[in-house]
Amino acid sequence: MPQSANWFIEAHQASGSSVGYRVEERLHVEKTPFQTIEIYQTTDWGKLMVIDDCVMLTDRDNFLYHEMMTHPALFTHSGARRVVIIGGGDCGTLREVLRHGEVEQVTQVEIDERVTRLAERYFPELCQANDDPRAKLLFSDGIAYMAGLPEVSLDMVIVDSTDPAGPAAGLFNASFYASCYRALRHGGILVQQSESPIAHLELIGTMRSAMRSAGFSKVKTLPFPQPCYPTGWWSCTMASRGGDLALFREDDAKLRTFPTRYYNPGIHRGALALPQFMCEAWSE
Ligand code: AG3
Repeated sequence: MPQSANWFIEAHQASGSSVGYRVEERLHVEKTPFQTIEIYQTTDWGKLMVIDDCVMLTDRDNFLYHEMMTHPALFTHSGARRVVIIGGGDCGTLREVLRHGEVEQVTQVEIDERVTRLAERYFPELCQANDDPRAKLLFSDGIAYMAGLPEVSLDMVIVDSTDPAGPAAGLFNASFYASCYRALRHGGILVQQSESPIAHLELIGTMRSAMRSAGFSKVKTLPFPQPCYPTGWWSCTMASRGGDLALFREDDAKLRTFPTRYYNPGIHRGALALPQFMCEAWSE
């Protein structure tokens, strides 16, 4: 058996598997009113953020998740001007959204301010766009925030949360999706991190039905690799108020004026093709 003394391991009970990193030291640990946050220095993956024993991100591979949580939805929308991010305290999603020139205002609603303060200290490159005049950072409950927004006032809601447990549990049900639907304009898109296709197929199915019952006309789940999360394979699910999700602004995506490391039009097209077992699960 390998030595595990210098390894951080996320043991994922639901799939009976784990993802681990060799670590040099734990740089920080803190219990906030919401959760326990840890930061590690790893030997090969840069810094690692862990919340309640679950891996949130590493320096080396967070680009996969953050690019897939943002660019497919933003290049599907005809021109999103007002965006809300629920969660996303490390600000990696915010940085990618702000790369889009058509975006006029992004409000990030993170429940735990400490996640952002620690990201500013340990993941400064993810926070490099936080001073953008289009960005507004709020620290409060995303469920209450969405319920209180005026109707048809937004173009996109991005839910960048932890797993559906603890403070994030209420972000995975029809009543939350109904507030998102209400706040979105016609053609608006909700995009949410939707866990592992191979470990959480049932949960993804439940999310998709709840999105439809909240009024969303089209729903698409896009799988992508994410080595640091359980099973190494993850997904986001988009739901639209009116628009088609199978088409996107391919030319704009191709001629994008900002750097990406994973996203490009081919990756986007590929992510729209569902593995057979997922097609069968949802008859897509
Ligand atoms: N995204 C966390 C996704 C859930 C990971 N789950 C796990 N490790 N069990 C939030 C951080 C990225 N902005």
